[in-house]
Amino acid sequence: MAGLLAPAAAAPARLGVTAKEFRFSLSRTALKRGPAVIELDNFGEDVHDLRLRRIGGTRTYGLPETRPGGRTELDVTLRPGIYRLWCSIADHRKRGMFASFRVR
Ligand SMILES: [Cu+2]
Repeated sequence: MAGLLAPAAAAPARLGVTAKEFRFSLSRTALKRGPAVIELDNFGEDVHDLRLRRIGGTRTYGLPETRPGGRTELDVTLRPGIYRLWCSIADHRKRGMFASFRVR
């Protein structure tokens, strides 16, 4: 494309996840396949983390324990399908800290 700047690589999709006791809120429920940044913001009063796995997948991704008011991020490459996410701390998952999103 003479005369034009080369297009920058597409910015990764971002998925914002906020944690409170005891639920997650997602900034969106569908993403495109490819590189993405998962961002966990802990707006609660307890420590939370995030586990992430595609249904049928073999790998579980993890964001570390995140303190109240803290933020952590994870770079991932998303494949088409449905991903489940949950908090792995204590019984938080049973108490409602789980969610899912779709990758197209
Ligand atoms: Cu939790």
